Amino acid sequence: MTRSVALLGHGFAARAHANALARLPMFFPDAPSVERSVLVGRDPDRAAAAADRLGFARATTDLDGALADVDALYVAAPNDRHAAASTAALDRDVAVLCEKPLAPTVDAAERMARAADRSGAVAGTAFNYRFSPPTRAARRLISAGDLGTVRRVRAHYLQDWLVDPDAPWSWRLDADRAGSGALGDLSAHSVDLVSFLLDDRVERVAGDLQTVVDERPAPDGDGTRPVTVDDAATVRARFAGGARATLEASRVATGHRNTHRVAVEGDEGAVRFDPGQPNEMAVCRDPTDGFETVDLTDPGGPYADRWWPPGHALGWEHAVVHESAAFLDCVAAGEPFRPSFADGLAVQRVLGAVERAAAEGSWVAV
Ligand code: SOE
Repeated sequence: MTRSVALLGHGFAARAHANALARLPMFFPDAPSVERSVLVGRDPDRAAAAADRLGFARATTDLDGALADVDALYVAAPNDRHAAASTAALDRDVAVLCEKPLAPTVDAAERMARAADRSGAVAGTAFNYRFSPPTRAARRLISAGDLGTVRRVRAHYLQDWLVDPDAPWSWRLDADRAGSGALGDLSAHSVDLVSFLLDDRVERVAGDLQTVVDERPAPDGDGTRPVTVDDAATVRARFAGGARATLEASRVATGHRNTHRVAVEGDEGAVRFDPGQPNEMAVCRDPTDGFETVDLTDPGGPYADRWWPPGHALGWEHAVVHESAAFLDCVAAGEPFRPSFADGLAVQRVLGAVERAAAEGSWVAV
């Protein structure tokens, strides 16, 4: 049965999802066949051009009308539009894959999770890095006990696109629209990823948020707009199972285009990887020894059989293809998808606790 899909938005994340949907028939022929039915955008001309470029049958500015004709909605619009679009779809039993972070606030994320609970449709949060091969390989090692007792975790996600004080203002810099800055944009990935790797939840956090540029040129060239979110975030987290994590996120990390590093250390071993560099991970199997590199394009590597021969590299976009295949399999089977809206809400609660901790200068329970 062909599943028809609507896509809300046509920016970077929307393009990654459209690419994923186009790849599925070639590389995941066992996934449900999908029609890219309708692209929803605010500007009719830009939506029509994007629909044409991204392979959608039609474009519209009418989300409600689009929802009448589709089985699933991919939400790839700015964060402040996630809740209304997702609940409109779920109230019609239309499945939803919503970009991270789930919402700008915990309250909005709670409304979305309640709508998912009410609905019979599948609801997922698009934490794409869960579907990167090194993430899957690392989780296999950890859940098999190969690292022993996990004691410390380190994750940092560093970008430099806001280093230039003249980089233009955007919705990502507005607390009302984005919720937070590097914290919600990048630390959200780290919180979800580490919780997934450890199969554990964050209990307490301490945090520090920093804004280094307070106003930026308005995109229309008319003066400047205030920056009301963090440019960088540091998080200390304690997991229920005892592990402790140090997380950093920055969009003013000079020299770092998109550096994403995750390290998990146990008493019997350790693993470290970059989920955005999906072809390898480093493993320390003997605590008295160092790391060795594992080539994940070799047979047995997660998803390796889906793509190219050993030694032929995957890119950033392949995790989004894996994510879409898993989501659409769940939609076809009527089974829950992970990360769910409940998982997205759990991350939002951690982010909210970090904001409180940063404001109070103390540890805060999640
Ligand atoms: C911008 O910082 C961004 O596009 C994030 O929003 C994505 O989640 C991340 O994967 C790449 O960087």
